[in-house]
Amino acid sequence: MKLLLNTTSPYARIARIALEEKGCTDVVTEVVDPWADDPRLLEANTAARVPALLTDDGQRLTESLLIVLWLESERPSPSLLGADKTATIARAGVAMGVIDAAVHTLIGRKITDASFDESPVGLRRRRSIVQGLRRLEADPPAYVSGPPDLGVIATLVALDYVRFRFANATWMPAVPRLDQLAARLAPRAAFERRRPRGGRRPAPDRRARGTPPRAKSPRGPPSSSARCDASRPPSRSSPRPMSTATATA
Ligand SMILES: N[C@@H](CCC(=O)N[C@@H](CS)C(=O)NCC(=O)O)C(=O)O
Repeated sequence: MKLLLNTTSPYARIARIALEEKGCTDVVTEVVDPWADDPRLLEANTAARVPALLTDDGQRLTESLLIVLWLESERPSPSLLGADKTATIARAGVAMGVIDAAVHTLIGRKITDASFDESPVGLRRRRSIVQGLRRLEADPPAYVSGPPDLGVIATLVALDYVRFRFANATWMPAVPRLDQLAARLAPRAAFERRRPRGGRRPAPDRRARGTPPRAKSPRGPPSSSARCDASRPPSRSSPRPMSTATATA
């Protein structure tokens, strides 16, 4: 299998964590710039967005949560839906709302400029981020051990992405319970290695708190491939070098 991604996309990170937590180790990753009309991505996804997963039998799977859905059906164990599937999906939905609002804010800035954040639509997106995080903080997903469920995955991906893109934003709510959850998941390689990195980092929020941004992971770059099904030979596709593109959400 081959996963087309970039190193900052929260959607790609969800797909990547899900693949890893499912024990898929035959996935070759290829970094593409979704904003550069890369022919590899256009071929894989008519919407030219990451992630896109190319299966060994030539199917092109797109949309992070559909990739997770496909994984659940192909490889039900371990399940990423947790003991209470409905609650997991409800929490994941809130987290996806945060992710969508954050990504749309970045896109809004591309269409206009940084003033987008204070526009009526920009403020709606900010409200979605804040309210989503508050709701998750009020009732955080539980985590005991082993592979986390999709609610945990999406929540922590949302939190890391918001902090990555809106470092020191004064409007960011305090989320101590989510921070505790993040600390518990930090030792899991699938999370730590897949932190958002690179891309064009926006200038710190104009009303910055003055606290330093999160330190970079000391563990170095993610591996470029991992096996999924030990019975299958590794893919021959060679991973591409890191994109130098900057215009990415
Ligand atoms: N709903 C999609 C969203 C994917 C998405 O928007 N990816 C962004 C990167 S964060 C992208 O490729 N954007 C390029 C574009 O919108 O043209 C998913 O869940 O996979």
